[in-house]
Amino acid sequence: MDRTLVICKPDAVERGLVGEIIGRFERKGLRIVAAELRTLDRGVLDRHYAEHAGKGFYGELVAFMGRGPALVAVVEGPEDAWSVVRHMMGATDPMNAAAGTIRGDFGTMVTENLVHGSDSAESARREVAIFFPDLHQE
Ligand code: DAT
Ligand code: MG
Repeated sequence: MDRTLVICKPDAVERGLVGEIIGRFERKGLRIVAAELRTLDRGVLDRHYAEHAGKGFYGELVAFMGRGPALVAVVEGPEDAWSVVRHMMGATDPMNAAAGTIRGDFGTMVTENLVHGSDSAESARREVAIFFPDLHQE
């Protein structure tokens, strides 16, 4: 089985969309192997979003991601779970995201775009280790 990190961002928790988002992944055939509601601190966000440090939107991004609890989860599927999740999330900017995707169906703002999913197998391994260091990784 292949695993990836999903975060239902603080806007999804505030809007009561966690069940809708996780339910879509479950109905697709992915299985939840770990999940916890957490308020993410600056240290963990700096590690998670290291690739974006210094960009113009970085301050807004980490302020948003830490403003309230997020649902962090690891999901697994038969192969390339990260790719399945990315297709179901839709484009980064919800205004460009296709109908039928999570961002396309529920979002209008690029910062508050509801959901995070790892963008490669390598990112998935790195991010799962940040958020769930004690989870056994095959
Ligand atoms: P994704 O979340 O689709 O992997 P990303 O890794 O490029 O997108 O960016 C991480 C998050 O940062 C993204 O979900 C929302 C925010 N973001 C990205 N580009 C942005 C921009 N141009 N303006 C404001 N926020 C942005
Ligand atoms: Mg990304």
